[in-house]
Amino acid sequence: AQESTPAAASHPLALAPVAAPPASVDGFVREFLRNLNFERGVALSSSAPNDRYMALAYTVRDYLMARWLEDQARQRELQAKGVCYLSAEYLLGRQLDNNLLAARLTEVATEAMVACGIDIDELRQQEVEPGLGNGGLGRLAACFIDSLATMSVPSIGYGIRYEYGIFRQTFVDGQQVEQPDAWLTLGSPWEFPHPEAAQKIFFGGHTEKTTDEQGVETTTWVPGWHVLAVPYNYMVPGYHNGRVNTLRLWRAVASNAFDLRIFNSGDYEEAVRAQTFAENISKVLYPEDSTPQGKELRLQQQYFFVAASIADFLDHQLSADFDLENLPERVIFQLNDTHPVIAVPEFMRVLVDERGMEWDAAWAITQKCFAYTCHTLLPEALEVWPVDLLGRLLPRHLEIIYRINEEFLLEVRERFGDDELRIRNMSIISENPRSVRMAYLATVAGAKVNGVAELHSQLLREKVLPDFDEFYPGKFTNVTNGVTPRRFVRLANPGLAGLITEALGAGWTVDLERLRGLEAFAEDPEFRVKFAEVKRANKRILSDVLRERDGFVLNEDHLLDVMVKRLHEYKRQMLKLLHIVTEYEGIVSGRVEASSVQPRTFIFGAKAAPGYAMAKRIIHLINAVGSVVNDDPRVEGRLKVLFPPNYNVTLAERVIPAADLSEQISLAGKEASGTGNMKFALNGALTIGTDDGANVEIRELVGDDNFFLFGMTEPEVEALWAKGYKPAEFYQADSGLRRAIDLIASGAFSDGDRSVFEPVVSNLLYDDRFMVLADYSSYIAEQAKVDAAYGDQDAWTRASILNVARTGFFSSDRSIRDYIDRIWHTPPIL
Ligand code: B1H
Repeated sequence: AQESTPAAASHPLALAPVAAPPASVDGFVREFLRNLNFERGVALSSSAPNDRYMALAYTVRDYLMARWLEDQARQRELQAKGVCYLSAEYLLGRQLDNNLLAARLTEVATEAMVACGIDIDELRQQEVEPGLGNGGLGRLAACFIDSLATMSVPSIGYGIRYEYGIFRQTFVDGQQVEQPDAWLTLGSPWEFPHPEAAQKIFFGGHTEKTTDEQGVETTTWVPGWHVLAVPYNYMVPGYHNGRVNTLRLWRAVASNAFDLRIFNSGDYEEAVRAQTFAENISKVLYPEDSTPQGKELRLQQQYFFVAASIADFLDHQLSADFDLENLPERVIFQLNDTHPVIAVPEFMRVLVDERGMEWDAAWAITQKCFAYTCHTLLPEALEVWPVDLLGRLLPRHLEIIYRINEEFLLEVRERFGDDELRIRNMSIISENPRSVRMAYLATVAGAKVNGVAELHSQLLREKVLPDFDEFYPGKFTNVTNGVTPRRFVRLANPGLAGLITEALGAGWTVDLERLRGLEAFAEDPEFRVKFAEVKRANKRILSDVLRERDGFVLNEDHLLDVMVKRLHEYKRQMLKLLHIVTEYEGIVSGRVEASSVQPRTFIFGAKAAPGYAMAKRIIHLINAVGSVVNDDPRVEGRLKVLFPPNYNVTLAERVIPAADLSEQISLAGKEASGTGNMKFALNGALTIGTDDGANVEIRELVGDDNFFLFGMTEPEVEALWAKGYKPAEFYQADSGLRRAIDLIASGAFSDGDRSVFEPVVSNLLYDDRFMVLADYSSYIAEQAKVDAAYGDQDAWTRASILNVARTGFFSSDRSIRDYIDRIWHTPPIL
């Protein structure tokens, strides 16, 4: 890393702080044209839409720049305690509108584009969203950095600048096909590369022990190879508060020295291979949501970004004379799941090996500087790294982990005696194969450990880490997730936002509990009419989007029933599908009059991990059911199944505000929180859901009358599982279920070929860990209540308004406030 020597300026212009362009339409036009001409090198008359989009983005940046530079300087000057959010994923979504909104530039920019004869909507469409995350976990990180900036909390988000984000999903004959997400092809106007601030990141090699004259033993790591980590900075503007925080994403680049050695040896091909090898590290996001694969490249990614982030923080964020003993008063590293947990031994290595600190002092500091958020309960999602792999890639870190574990287990023995079973259960190292349990390491190292919803945090303490909860009283806490109202209400639902402001005045966007004020309006018939009109208008917008994007026709009179989330068996898209097949079977068998069916359109959005065969079969089945149901004249157009491919943040922003019904139907105890559930409720959809994750809190807040609850509770799930779940008994006991499953098995959705969906059917009947059949009858019964309730439109609208009014709690601003109060203790700066 280079020393940052300040330039000794004498020219008056260099002494004055940088200024934003004039915030007028003329000022904006001038800046826009300057960017188009000088940065893009094109005239307006010969510019392509991408040129104009780029110039518009540069212009927005220019308005934010003064604030950004100020805030970076201020954070360094104040040396106040701040947050380093470490996350392998940031699912940002498009930036243009978000940044215009934050900077209060939406109107000026719109008028400026009109004045230039440009359709700003066309420019919006140019932006490829940075899909640097899989689903909820990555989107949560994006919401959190928005709230941190909006609440003026000193903070940096650290992560990886994947060259390819989450794959683009297409369907071929109804089956998922993955395409690479080449989001950087045309360049991103939002990033600022800083190759001069690159960090060297070392891997492999071995360790050596030396003993000095006093008999003090030191270990040195002699690494085998290294890569450069080049930071790319992104602006994270706060909403209307003049703050601009930083998101710093790292890109892996081969180092010159490394290449040169090989070049000089004359092996050109090997040199090129070495370069590719190094640059592979930030090449692609692993597309598994919930089920990490223990791939070496993934561990390389994890170490790569946390080592770069820690070095960056120590080198560039601390004042030169900073005493490392004071780090706990200066920084908290928040670990977003286990993916960044290798930061713990890295931090110890830096303090002990590089900065010469005593082990005990370093460990005491580490235990105050880290906190860990767990996002799951699924055992297969708890990351473990085989020690041979970890020891090969990071030999020194493995030694450090062993020592942390040794000392930890000594403490456990002191406390609980030689209870070998307990010690084996609590060991950071598991046997057969010997592996490092990253969640345990994070729990031992973290000052606090939190789950992401009340139920999840409770189950985490009671079921996943009970020994640790007993050993560390007060370490476990809950912070219920939240979502940013800027993107998911203001931007996604301007109609609703306008109505809320009309009713309650401005201010609710940063104080979402104010939505409570809408409760009174729920009783006002005129307000209900306006509210229903907004929902209808949102359906029309979605209808246009789906026609344009996928050639779909959306009937705006239908109840819009939406299930959008990653495809996973525990989330139970199959349960939704059994409901659809049941409705369809009722009509085609003649037992139900088509004309008596409540017209519904079912929308699915879901990507399956490319290696997850069952999930891909379920996608195939959804598409197969859709094509049969949609084209069957006996249905009279009353049931439609739409599955737009490539569900992403951009599509979510259109689908969620249009929905009437939100499907949150995971098996109780499996969905840690969910955050889509919050977005739907905030946009006035009613939820049909199980008692799982944050659904529990949503229902408590909106009230039983405004929520469709069904299914087993978590203790009931446990009890049934303990007793022995026999799906065939449910199949035998419910004729509707039998007919639905038989119809799928008969080949009705696969041109008579019974083999295509046989694995799905037999899974449901014989294996299913997620007990779809056990919740079927209560789901169907609750869906009948949904149909009946939708029949009274005015009552539905009232319930919908109450959902909006009572879910202000789910603002990510509240989540961040909870993190500050319970974990970080980082007051906002003035
Ligand atoms: C969540 C993940 C996840 N939990 C492994 N765990 C991954 C695990 O790349 N991997 O290997 C990626 C993601 N994601 C989700 O986090 C939960 O399932 C949701 O319930 C929760 O709302 C969300 C945010 O807390």
